[in-house]
Amino acid sequence: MSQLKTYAERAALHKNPSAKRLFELMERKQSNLSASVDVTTKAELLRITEAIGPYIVVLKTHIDILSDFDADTAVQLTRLADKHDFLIFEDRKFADIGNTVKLQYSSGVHKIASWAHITNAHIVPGEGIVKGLAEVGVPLQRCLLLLAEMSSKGSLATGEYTLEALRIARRNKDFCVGFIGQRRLEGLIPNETGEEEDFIYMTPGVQLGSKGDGLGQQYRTPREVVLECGCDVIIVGRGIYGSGDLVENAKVYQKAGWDAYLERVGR
Ligand code: 6AU
Repeated sequence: MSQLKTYAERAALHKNPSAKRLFELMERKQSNLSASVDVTTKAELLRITEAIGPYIVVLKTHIDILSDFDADTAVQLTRLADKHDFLIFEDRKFADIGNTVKLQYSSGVHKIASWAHITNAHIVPGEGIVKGLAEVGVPLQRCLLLLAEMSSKGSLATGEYTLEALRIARRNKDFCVGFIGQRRLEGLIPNETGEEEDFIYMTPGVQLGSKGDGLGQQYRTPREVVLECGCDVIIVGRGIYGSGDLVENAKVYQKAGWDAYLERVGR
């Protein structure tokens, strides 16, 4: 059961360079925190990232909400990722046919594949979306997460849809290294290959002291997500940048996520 293994042990199970790096990074920084910095200017994004960089393993962006994105934004994010040792996850939620997502991933003003180590996709269009993204991402050593479940109330990503995400990921393991989801899925369908498998679960909808945001978002605590549901990386947005002291908030979530992980693996 990979959820009982340490992040360091799991690094060895991954061939994808970005996935392997993520596990190594978690162990090195003693953090399983991804910060979602959903702000609308470049200056704000860089200011917050500089402040919380030491405490996170993944910076999650929504690059299309920046009103002043330019090529230098990506240069600066990459500089901060090198300085503070974290990966960049562009939360693009691709959702079109393979040929279109290939262009959206590689081109346009954002050129996502050129700077984001991780991105994600819905499986609504079927497996072609993974094939299209892989044509761009694999040569660049990037990785993909599939949206198997969502944190929002009334999400339609349930049941058979969620299981199909697992099947697609199993068939595309070189690129598709895990899921956006609310719990571990491997046990839901037997793994017929008999080979040891390991997926990364990155989980949004995490906040201490709030249950929701009035627009459908639903929150759980780091402990519920990591210890009770076996997820690996907590994604925290407004819990960090929403109010109070950024650095203090980041430290609180880093500790809460890490303590839950230590308890899970019995260390
Ligand atoms: O902590 P919050 O609620 O301020 O922000 C949560 C972040 C947002 C969402 O776009 C994203 O997580 N998200 C996702 C992702 C990461 O794909 C999926 C989901 O089911 N729920 C969710 O909130 O940037």
